[in-house]
Amino acid sequence: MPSFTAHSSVSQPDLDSFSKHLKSSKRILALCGAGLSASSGLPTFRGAGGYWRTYDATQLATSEAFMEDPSLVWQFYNYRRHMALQAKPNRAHFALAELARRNPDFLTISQNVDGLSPRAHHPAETLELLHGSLYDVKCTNFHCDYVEQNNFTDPIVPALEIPQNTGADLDISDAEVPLKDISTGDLPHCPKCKTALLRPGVVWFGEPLPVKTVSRIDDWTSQHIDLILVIGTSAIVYPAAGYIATARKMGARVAVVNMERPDSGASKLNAGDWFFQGDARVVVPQILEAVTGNIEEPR
Ligand code: BJW
Repeated sequence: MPSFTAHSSVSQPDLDSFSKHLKSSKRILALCGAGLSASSGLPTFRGAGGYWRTYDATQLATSEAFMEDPSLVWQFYNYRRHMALQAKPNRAHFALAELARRNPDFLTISQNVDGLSPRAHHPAETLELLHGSLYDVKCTNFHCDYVEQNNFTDPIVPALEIPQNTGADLDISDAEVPLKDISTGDLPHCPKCKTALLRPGVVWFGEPLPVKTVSRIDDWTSQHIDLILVIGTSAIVYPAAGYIATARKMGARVAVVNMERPDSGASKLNAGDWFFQGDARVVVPQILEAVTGNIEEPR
């Protein structure tokens, strides 16, 4: 019977063999998804919690939904901007940031748009935000190039303020709570062309990913890779999920951290992979400790 370390289902033999490989690894890639931020209180996309009111979150995260009902989609994104600003990075975000400081050849690809890795002081030059950021906005007019980064104004325009009851935000993710009827004129508009709506600077299905980000990842993954950490992602969205196969091809051993064993998708386990089942907030600092040292619970 394998022995298990306290407070997690990580077995000591797995932890030992992983730590040995981690310590000898020079080029390390991490692919992160919504499960990394789940313990910070932010919902994932798929499974329980993947609904906002009665809407499947992946259906709201589309240009079709935005064109059909920009007020609804802006309320969804303004709510997520607000919630992510209230949330705090967890120990897994801090552990990855520390690994980046300790290992000069480490690249983290995050599919998350919540800003928690930057807020955990993850070194910017080692972090690629593949699906953009909730705090970037851009003009919807094809002929206008207006883009604004790090817009943390909450609410982004007064009309989108989340209604309150006796000083507390109403939970507008609950379909029982009525949504405001906001006219298009009161939604965020482009200050440059002064005609078109602004939209969140995130990547929706069918849209190209940021060119600089993809080419940096392509460059980085064109050399030998020792290890890929696949953390809290269902690994079904491409091109992100494809980086696991790319890393394998470049020699990487694979370590998956997830609440659930991946039985399908790009993170399906192969012989020789590590699978660490559990909450990323607990498991990630534990498995990286051999290099990062102990990561304190943030206050
Ligand atoms: C925990 C946990 C805890 C829970 N601890 N774990 C090849 C094949 C097939 C299709 C395609 C292909 N290439 C492209 C496509 C099409 C499409 C695609 O991939 N479709 C698939 C669904 C099949 N891809 C695209 O459209 C992409 N664009 C593109 O390819 O463009 C090409 C192009 C070129 C030139 C011109 C035009 C086009 C764009 C993809 C954009 C994805 N966008 C979203 C929304 C972002 C904005 C927003 O946040 O609102 O990104 S969708 C959504 O999914 C979001 C996420 O980043 C992404 C991935 O989800 P993630 O992070 O994995 O979350 P979940 O919920 O799925 O999983 C959470 C996991 O955590 C689970 O496994 C849990 O068990 C686990 N977990 N708690 C540890 N505490």
